[in-house]
Amino acid sequence: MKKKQAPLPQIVTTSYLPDQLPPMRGATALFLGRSNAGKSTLLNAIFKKDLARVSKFPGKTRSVNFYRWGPKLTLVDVPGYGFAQRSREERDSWQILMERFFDLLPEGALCLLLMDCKRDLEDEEVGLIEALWDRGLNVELLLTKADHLNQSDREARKRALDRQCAASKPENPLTWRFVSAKTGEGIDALRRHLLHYGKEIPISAPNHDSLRP
Ligand SMILES: Nc1nc2c(ncn2[C@@H]2O[C@H](COP(=O)(O)OP(=O)(O)OP(=O)(O)O)[C@@H](O)[C@H]2O)c(=O)[nH]1
Ligand SMILES: [Mg+2]
Repeated sequence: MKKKQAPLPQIVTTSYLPDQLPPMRGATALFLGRSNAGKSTLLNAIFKKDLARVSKFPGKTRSVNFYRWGPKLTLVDVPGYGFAQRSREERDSWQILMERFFDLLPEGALCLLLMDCKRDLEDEEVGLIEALWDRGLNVELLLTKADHLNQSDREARKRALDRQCAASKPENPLTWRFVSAKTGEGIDALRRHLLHYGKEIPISAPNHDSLRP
């Protein structure tokens, strides 16, 4: 039997300014996190295609980039925060762009917060997670660059992350998973998770009306 092909991804909109942000509807998954966490690289690994620009220097992605993936699902590459070399003005414009972006997010949007697997959840991440929860959004953690961990580091990180995630919301602990765009660890499972999420959103919630290229 012929294997069902994953839909072809396509970039549909790039927004540098709040006024350029499109209205969003339907299944929308965001890739958020500190600069250099590996958001654009992970998107490319999921898509099996180099659509998003990547750099070894933080601050590569400066616009909010919308990718359509099949008829119902949109994935969004969000510019990273915490990039120390940015000027005050650039940080302020990032903040304004992000606030507008979060205001426009549709109900049920899935926020994937990426963090280098060697980092702990810091105040910045905790503040962001709480702000997203306050908006009723779902948050999941992705621990990137898992290829950097040896077996014993990995066990130590697992224990630390389980502890931190359980403490962040005892009644509904944050979920997390290791991923590596380099070795492919966790990528197939994440791809399936996203495609499944895309199918869960009711057909009655139209998507992409306003995301025409
Ligand atoms: N070893 C390893 N390196 C990775 C992995 N994912 C990303 N990188 C590297 O991390 C660096 C930053 O990756 P990006 O994908 O540009 O990070 P980003 O989060 O999009 O960064 P901004 O656009 O600045 O927000 C690049 O040098 C990537 O090659 C991974 O899984 N393993
Ligand atoms: Mg990027």
